[in-house]
Amino acid sequence: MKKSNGNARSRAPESVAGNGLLHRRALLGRGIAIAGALGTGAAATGAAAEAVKDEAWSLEFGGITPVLQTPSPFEKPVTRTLSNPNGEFRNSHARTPHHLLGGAITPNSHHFSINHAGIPNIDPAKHKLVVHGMVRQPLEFSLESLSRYPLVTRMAFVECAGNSAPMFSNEPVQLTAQGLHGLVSCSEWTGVRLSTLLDEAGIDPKGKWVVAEGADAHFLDRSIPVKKAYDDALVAIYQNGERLMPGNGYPMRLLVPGYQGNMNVKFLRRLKVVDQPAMTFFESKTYSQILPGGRTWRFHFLMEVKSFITSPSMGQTLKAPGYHAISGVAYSGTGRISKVMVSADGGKSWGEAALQGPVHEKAFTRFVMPWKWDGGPAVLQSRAWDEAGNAQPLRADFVAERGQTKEPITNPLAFPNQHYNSLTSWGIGANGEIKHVYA
Ligand SMILES: Nc1nc2c(c(=O)[nH]1)N[C@H]1C(S)=C(S)[C@@H](COP(=O)(O)O)O[C@H]1N2
Ligand SMILES: [Mo]
Repeated sequence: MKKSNGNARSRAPESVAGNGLLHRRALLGRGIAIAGALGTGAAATGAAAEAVKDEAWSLEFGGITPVLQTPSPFEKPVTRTLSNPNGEFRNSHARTPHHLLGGAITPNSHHFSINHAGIPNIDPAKHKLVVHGMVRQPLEFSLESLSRYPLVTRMAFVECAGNSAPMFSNEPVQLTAQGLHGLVSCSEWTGVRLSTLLDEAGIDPKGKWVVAEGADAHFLDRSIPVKKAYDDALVAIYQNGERLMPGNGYPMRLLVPGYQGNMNVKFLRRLKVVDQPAMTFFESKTYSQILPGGRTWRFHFLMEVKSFITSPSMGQTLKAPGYHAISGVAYSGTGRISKVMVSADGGKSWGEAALQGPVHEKAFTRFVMPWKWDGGPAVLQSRAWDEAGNAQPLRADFVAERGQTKEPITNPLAFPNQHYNSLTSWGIGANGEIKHVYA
């Protein structure tokens, strides 16, 4: 941070890249230079001169405070979108409304959810977790006995490998950030380290994989490398401070930070130590990236560095030229986000965004970029880097390596492929309307 911040107010915020991007320094310091220097379109001076009016809600005693809070009725449109809104008995997806949220934590009611066999109604008093296989002594846990272990807390995103699948279309599908990227969310998780449980069970050195199995009707199971189990995996029992939501694995789930969403087995009932991967349905038939030429990697566990702009984004309209904050989320399954660059001219020039700390590893980091929109066309993009030096790939490079469809995707719920982590571009029209474009 530079000493000269105090002077920022007296100077116009400096330009850092084409089409109106301003230096992130303008966001630092006290009242930010922007409000005064650019005007936010809020007519701050005129409004402040008027006396504050007493609205109806100020003139009577308010509502009774409920035992459980729900959002304001004015926030009704802020909901997840469902892939089976009529409740058909098949796999269901509920997508996070990224374009309507802020910060780095996804509220529990808005965390995305994928359930291949519905949401089981599990009685925690009857649920058991068993650790067995190549161990010295098999163990059995209830939610109550697990809760007596030393608990740890960390931030972590969970992302379905099929998130952003519409981006494999050869032409941009007109969807919001929710429709495109709604299958990733970020929470603070609390639970027991998997290593603690494996150590207590006494794992055989020849045991190289842990097969995790859920208690829902199809017993979803995935093989986790023992190395990952010891690195940072948890059996999570709290989500953002409260017990897990039913749709996120109540009463306990596996958390493998930075790895494919599907490996985060919910309703966890079994951990079996084995010497080879089980080659289950979800690790052999699906959740792998099919490469041009038809080959696939045997496993593709890591969710790679990625970012997308949530505001301004499709579904919103820019009301007036002038100052706007470009903001979005960045994350990497490898570690911390180190840098996010933003472009307002479709990638011709880039400026570095401010990161809102603290920056946690394998978690959302919100970035912000001050921007002065001149009212003309613009193409907004973000590009993230992680601490290991991995860069979010440019679309041309990504498509050359991982492919795209030959025909435009018409079904926005289709999953033509997995693991899209390239850029997202929002095209701003002169009328302030926002479309999904490729640039
Ligand atoms: N038991 C069980 N675990 C599961 C699933 C499931 O249907 N059943 N869905 C998986 C998939 S495909 C993903 S992407 C993540 C999603 O986690 P979330 O629903 O908590 O967001 O959970 C995984 N774990
Ligand atoms: Mo998934």
